[in-house]
Amino acid sequence: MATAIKERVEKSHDELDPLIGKTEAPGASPIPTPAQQVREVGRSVGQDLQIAFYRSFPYMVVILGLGLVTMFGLWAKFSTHPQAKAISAPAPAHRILPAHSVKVVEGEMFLHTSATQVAGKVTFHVTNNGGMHHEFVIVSGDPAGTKGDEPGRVSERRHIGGDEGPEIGDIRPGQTKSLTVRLAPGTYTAMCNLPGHYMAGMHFKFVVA
Ligand SMILES: [Cu+2]
Repeated sequence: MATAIKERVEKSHDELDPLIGKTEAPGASPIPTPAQQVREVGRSVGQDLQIAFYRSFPYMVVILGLGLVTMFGLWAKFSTHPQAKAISAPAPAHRILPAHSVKVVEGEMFLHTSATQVAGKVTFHVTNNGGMHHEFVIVSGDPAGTKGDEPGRVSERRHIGGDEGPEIGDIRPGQTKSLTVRLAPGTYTAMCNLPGHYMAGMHFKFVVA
């Protein structure tokens, strides 16, 4: 648009130059004065501008509209309305509550538990469903690969409460015994550590959060 106007103005000057000379000649009154010429050109340029404006008007409306739509889209995308966020947030995963009471079943050769996430103060109700005697011992961490005081046993060096710490030393077949302990957060292993029993599968890990 600007180029067109410039060209028009330059063209007007070219047309004007020869006329300037003529105005100096006598009897040249019908020919417009330079001032009149300039006014004429001004009007002409003004008309061109008006035409250009009206012609580009529909395009400007479209561009403005697109701009508004884009801005609204961005606003909707990045707006941080707290309520909208709360609604769109995923539902929290089902949380497993730490167990205060845990059922344990022993047998040949297994140790099954009702929970592996337990509270700091927890009671284990241990039933011997097997045909031979078993025990119930808790150590912190994982004793896998360690050596105990007899062949076929793992180390009880990390026995909860130390060497004389709480445990169920003997459970007859069919008997249920309970053990209540207070544990610091961490990972523990519960087991029957009679010779060969741990290795045969009588153990499970649990966590105190
Ligand atoms: Cu056992």
